[in-house]
Amino acid sequence: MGLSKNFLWGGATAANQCEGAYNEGGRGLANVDVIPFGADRPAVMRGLKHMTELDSEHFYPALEGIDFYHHYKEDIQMLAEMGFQTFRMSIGWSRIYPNGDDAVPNQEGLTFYRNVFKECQKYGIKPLVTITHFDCPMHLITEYGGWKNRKMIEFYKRLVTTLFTEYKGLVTYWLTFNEINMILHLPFMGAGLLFEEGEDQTRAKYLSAHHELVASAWATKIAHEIDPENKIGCMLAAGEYYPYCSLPEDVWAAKEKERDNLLFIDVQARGYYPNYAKKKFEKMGLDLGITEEDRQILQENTVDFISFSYYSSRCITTQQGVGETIGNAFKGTKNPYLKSSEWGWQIDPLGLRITMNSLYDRYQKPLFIVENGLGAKDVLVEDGQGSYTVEDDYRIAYLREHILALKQAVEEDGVELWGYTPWGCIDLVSASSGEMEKRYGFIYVDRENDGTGTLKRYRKKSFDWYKKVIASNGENLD
Ligand code: BGP
Repeated sequence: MGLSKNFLWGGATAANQCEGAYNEGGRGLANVDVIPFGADRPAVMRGLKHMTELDSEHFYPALEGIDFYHHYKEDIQMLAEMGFQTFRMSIGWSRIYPNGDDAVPNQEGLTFYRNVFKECQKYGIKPLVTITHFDCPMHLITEYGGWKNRKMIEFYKRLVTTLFTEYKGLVTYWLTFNEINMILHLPFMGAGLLFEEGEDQTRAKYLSAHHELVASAWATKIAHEIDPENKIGCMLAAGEYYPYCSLPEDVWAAKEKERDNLLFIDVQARGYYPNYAKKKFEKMGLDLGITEEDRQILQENTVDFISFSYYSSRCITTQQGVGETIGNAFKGTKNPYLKSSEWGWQIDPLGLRITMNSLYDRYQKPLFIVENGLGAKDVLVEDGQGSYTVEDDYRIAYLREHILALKQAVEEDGVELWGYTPWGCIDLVSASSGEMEKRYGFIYVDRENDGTGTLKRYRKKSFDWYKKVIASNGENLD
């Protein structure tokens, strides 16, 4: 019993939320840079308000992030101190190809990530690299329309070929697209989509997703050809849909919602569009322009593992007058049996076990939990010995319950799970709100919502707790 000795413990970040240095090292502007803090943020993330360059009226938190670009050595050293065996991070596409369609990669960008991976290697930490965590070079958006354009497949192939070749031997775990289903909810942030008045947004989203799926299958093929050791995963913003009650209409609504979510990874994991998707597109009169070559590439290049983020289960009803909630950009019915975080995201550890079982039943492929955690306000306090810390017992409690749930899924249900990387292991900018004060980390970063602060790092109480969890391979959760 217990988790396998190869189980990978670690934590997760993304370039757009921590790296900063947006205009250093030859990096080009990207969609993630121009998503402002404040009232305009939701409309920009949805592609409704067009923002393709920086202006002086807004504050853009991603430009500096937590300045991982200049702090990576110190940060990785602290992660190593916790005993990390893996570190999930992402590549800024425009750091490698500043415009996206450049003929040759930017050497400074390549060197930066090589240095980061070598730093990980120094401590025996295996990088888990998301190739695109919401990033899209701005030039690909203004010139080609982002993922609406089929040409993006070629640019993506260029990017991944460079990455797999350059980092062969340094990286073997890769994710093609972060939360691929997010394209339906935050299409500018997820895929660089900007909409014109009256445009058929649903068509544009599914068409773009199709291009991403084909690109993802190509990446899988290229990765395996360049290094058979490479393991490629898809990535889902997961969370089981519960019917609000046993009313058959509610159960059906939950099934439909679940399918909306799983459609994309169904293709990535099984190699073809399921019948329910074909029927849906038919009903909508949607022609995605799927070619014979697309079909073949999808069929022959399914992913090696299924990775996902889990913050909460979701709930849905067909009845009127029931309360609503939102978690991770997914609006739904409020589940009366669950508590919520300070940001209203509902908390459901058993939901993690349920989600894991559903995904494993459906795909029969190993799982990897690459995001989970509690976004909360932290208070830095003096620890009595002249240093500062955060007494984040609430975070420890959340993570403990979720680790117990994942262990049950593995030990009692037989789910195959490769590892666990809680989100924002070091505090970083929130994706949904752009806030710094929505913190997830074991490490506190002194930075405020408005960008002020020293950027100094502090160990929270959860830092020592997680260190013990890792050292005991999940046995000691006290
Ligand atoms: C996921 C994203 C992450 C991350 C996380 C937490 O959707 O993949 O980038 O930010 O959610 O969300 P938030 O930062 O909004 O609290």
